[in-house]
Amino acid sequence: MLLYDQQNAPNPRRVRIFLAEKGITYDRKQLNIVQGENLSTEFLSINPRGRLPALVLDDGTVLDESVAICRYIEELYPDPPLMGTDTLSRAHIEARQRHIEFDGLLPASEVYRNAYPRFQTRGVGGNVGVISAIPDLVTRGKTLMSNFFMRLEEELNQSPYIAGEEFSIADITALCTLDFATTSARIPFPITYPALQHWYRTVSARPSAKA
Ligand SMILES: N[C@@H](CCC(=O)N[C@@H](CS)C(=O)NCC(=O)O)C(=O)O
Repeated sequence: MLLYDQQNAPNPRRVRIFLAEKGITYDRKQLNIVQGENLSTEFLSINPRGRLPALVLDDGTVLDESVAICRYIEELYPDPPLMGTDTLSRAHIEARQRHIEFDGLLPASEVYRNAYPRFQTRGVGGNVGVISAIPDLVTRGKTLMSNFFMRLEEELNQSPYIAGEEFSIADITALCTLDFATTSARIPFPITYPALQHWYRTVSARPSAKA
C-alpha cells in the first residue's frame, strides 16, 4: 500500500497513527500542501479532490477520507479494535469521533487556513479553485476551540479516554486535533485543564503517536 501523506497535516497523521496501532507497514509519499503539490495534475489523477490522505491499495484502488481508510483497515485487521467491538460501542465511538471532528478539528483548521498568509487565496483546502480567506473565521474558530477544550476537560473527568474506558479512533482524532491546533494554528495549549493534560500525556506516550 502507498499512503499519500504530509507529515505535519492532521488528517494524514490520523491514518498513520491508526496503521501504527495495527502494526501495519506501508510505503509513503510526502506532498507539500503549502506549495500546492496536492493540486498537481499527477496527484489530482489519484485523488481529484486534491486532499490528503489518499491510500493506494496494491491493486491500484484509491481510498480517500481518513475515517473511510481506517474503517477499511479495521475490517481487515480487527485487532486491536479501535472502532468498537459491538453495535453500541461502534455507534458511541463514531459519535465521539464526529464530535471531535466537528467541534475541534474543523474550527482549528479554520483558524489555521484563514490566518496563514500563504493560504490567502486558498481559504478552503483541496481542489476548489481560488477562495479568499475570511479573517473573521479566525476569531470564531478560537472561540469554538476554547469551548471545545472546556468540554473535553469535563468529559475526561468522567472517563480516561475520549469514548470511554478504551483507547479508540476518537483519541487519535483528538490527539491530532490538539497537536495541530497548538502548533500549526498556534492556539495556546489549555494548561489549566488537568484531566485534558493527563489524557494528552498518556496518548502522546503511545509509540504510534510518533508515526
Ligand atoms: N475529511 C477529509 C479531510 C482531508 C483534508 O482536508 N486534508 C487536508 C490535510 S489535513 C488537505 O488535504 N488539505 C489540502 C489543502 O489544504 O489544499 C479526511 O478526513 O481525509
